[in-house]
Amino acid sequence: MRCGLVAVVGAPNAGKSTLVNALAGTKVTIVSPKPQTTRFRIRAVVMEGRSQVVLVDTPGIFAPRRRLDRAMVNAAWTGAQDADLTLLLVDARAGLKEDVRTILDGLAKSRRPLMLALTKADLIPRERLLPLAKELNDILPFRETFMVSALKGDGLDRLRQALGAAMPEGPWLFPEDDLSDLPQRMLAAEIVREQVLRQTHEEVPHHATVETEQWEERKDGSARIEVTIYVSRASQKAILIGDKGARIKEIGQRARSELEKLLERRIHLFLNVKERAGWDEERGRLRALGLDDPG
Ligand SMILES: Nc1nc2c(ncn2[C@@H]2O[C@H](COP(=O)(O)OP(=O)(O)OP(=O)(O)O)[C@@H](O)[C@H]2O)c(=O)[nH]1
Ligand SMILES: [Mg+2]
Repeated sequence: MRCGLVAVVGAPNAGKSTLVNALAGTKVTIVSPKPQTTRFRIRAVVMEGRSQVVLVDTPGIFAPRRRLDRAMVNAAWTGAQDADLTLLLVDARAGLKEDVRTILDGLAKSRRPLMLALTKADLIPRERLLPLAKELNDILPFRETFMVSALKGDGLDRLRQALGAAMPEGPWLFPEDDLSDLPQRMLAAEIVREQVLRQTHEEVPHHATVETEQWEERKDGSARIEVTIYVSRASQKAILIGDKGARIKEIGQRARSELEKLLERRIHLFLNVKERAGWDEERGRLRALGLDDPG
């Protein structure tokens, strides 16, 4: 038996969460076209033969400003420190940008084995992948390099097998049929936040946080869930609610149907929108996300 933690790290939008979901074969972590979608570590359990690979999805690493941002970036580096292996993801189309260089600098200090995956390989011609892989390996020698498209499923089997083989010998950390360590209340909040990210633009996504306030089990097997979306300003609240409540209604409908699929049960979802200036500097809000206070 083998088992270990693999920290999946990279710049915002590199495709970390998409890859984690693809390897897990199910949706454990939310994805959006906006950077800084993931805010805290989420573990996904992947079985590869007798090997249990615990993938740790982490927030993208960027130059943080707000307390929230600092806590997110801390969570990513802590994930890398606690793991048996670090898998760096680099968006193949974006290439070796400044943000990737900063991460390479940080990883150079790490004593853990490092692997590299170029992501979104479907977006660029093959002949551009090899030079990029070489350029990155010249800066930091990776134990292995992969080229994957999580969207198309290319290169995933090889990556999963290599991760399985690289895990240390030891007992499994999770029951075999576990998918993730995300509590259902957090999952509900994340699925709502995913819709906020997908259905609003500009400053709203970065200024919204979502918390599950109530979870009531109903006798008929359904659940009644009350969720609050906090935003920083009245203008953001207005955008979120939309014309005659159209936006918030759409967010609620999509999130509910997604949750019903994931939880395989009927869900009654109620959304509140509250203005709360400075929530992204509040320790309590970070704690609600399971983030440590960066000080
Ligand atoms: N074409 C293509 N797009 C991809 C692929 N993987 C991810 N994407 C897209 O890239 C965007 C970002 O994906 P995420 O998985 O949320 O990226 P992330 O690295 O987790 O981002 P953060 O959580 O914000 O750090 C989404 O729009 C994805 O659909 C891929 O293999 N091919
Ligand atoms: Mg992510």
